[in-house]
Amino acid sequence: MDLPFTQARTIYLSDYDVYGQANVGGILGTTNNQFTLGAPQRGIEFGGTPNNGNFSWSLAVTNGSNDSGPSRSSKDVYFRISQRFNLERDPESRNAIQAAGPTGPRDHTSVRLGFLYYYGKNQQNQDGLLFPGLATIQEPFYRVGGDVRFKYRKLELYGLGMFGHDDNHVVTPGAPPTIAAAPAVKFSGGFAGANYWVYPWLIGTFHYDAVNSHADFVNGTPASQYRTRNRFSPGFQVLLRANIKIVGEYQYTFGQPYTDPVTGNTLFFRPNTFQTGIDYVRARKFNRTHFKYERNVMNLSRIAAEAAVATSLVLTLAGASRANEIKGKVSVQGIKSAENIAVYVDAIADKKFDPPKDHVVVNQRKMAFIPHVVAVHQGTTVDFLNSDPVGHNVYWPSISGIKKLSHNLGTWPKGEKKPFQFNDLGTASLLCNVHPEMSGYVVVVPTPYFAVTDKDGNFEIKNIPAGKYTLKTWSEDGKPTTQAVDLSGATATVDLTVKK
Ligand SMILES: [Cu+2]
Repeated sequence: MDLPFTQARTIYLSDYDVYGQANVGGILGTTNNQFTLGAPQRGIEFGGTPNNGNFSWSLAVTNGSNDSGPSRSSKDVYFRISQRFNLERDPESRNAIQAAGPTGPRDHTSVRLGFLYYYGKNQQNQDGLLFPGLATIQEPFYRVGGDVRFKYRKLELYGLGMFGHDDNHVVTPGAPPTIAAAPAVKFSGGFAGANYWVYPWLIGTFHYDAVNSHADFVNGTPASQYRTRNRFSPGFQVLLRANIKIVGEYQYTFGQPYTDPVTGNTLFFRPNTFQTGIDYVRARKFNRTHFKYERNVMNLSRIAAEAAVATSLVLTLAGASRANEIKGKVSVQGIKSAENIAVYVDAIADKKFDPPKDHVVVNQRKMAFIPHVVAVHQGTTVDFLNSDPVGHNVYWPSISGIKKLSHNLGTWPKGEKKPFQFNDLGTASLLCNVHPEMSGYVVVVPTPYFAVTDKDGNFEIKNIPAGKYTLKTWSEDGKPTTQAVDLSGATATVDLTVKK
């Protein structure tokens, strides 16, 4: 579509936040409008620049981006007009294709003003997929906005403002469930920025993104400090050769909340990032590679050391182990449930273990992380799978309170998964910045001997060689506990109490 600033053509590494405002009342998924201006859409578009190129128009009919699963769009309509005002004072320059400059032709000094409007209708609960027995829910929405672009010699200033309005319905579960119209959900926001050509091969850039979203605040998606969702992104572009360009961008973002696992206080962190990438053009092929700078790099020397002891370890285990087990029951005091408590054997002196080869899957299904708590041996790769028709994000603001181990895996659609190898001990609190009600935990433990309690608090840890161990627990709401265990016979039975 003829967007004033498209993400496909943008010279920045990050998307414009206001384009990605995917609506809006995303609880239960019944109103989760997948519509984003930046997403590719199928349709037909007419347009033109009828006179001297100063006026342009376009009109598009599209299928919308919300065309899978239980949510679908009817035909959407997009309309845009813009007018450029040529500010060259010299009439000869003004009428030429480019203005004359001391070092050759240059772009005209000009201002372009534009207007855009998008109207569509979301059909939720298509074919009764989300709420069987209930009819399809029609939710019209629109986006309306204006934009400006100013060009003077080596400087370009630009900005866009937009307002969004989405009809919203809420489903109340029950037998039978009921649908009711809720207040419409709105947002406003935009971006402003500047580019300056320091040299023909070096551009300094910055843009400021701001979104004030009622839906963000109501749903906390994402919850933010000072209720803002603003981002300042300075960057640069360097043309190394005619076909190689290096781009970089630093993003200074708003604060996001997390709960301190020790004190329970709400603290804030800024998931600031630096992104860099290379544009490389070879023959007619165009490749663009982006990679993110990561702070928690795998410790290669440690992995090498662990690999070195692997052979002897296998022999030891084969000789010594029978099917011994530790089992028992966890009772709780001051906590709702004894379920989902991790019980594990703490690090054993002089004993090292291979990082496991098998991956563990954490599913995102029906707006929840499943399982809610997963315990893994240090070095395990966890595959985060999205099984929902909506995009989910996975991030953790820290591992056991250590903020530098925070990580954001990004957002991905249904059916796709992203792996992450957990090399640091501790608990990662999983969150989704699209759905604040989602939470889960990955408890990374130092030995392969661990279990998570069932709904009655029972646990069983099998295949442990005989010996004396320290048993520890981790739980979402309770304090950690420690208990010595002497596993001399086939089975050691341990009862533990976890307190608030
Ligand atoms: Cu989610």
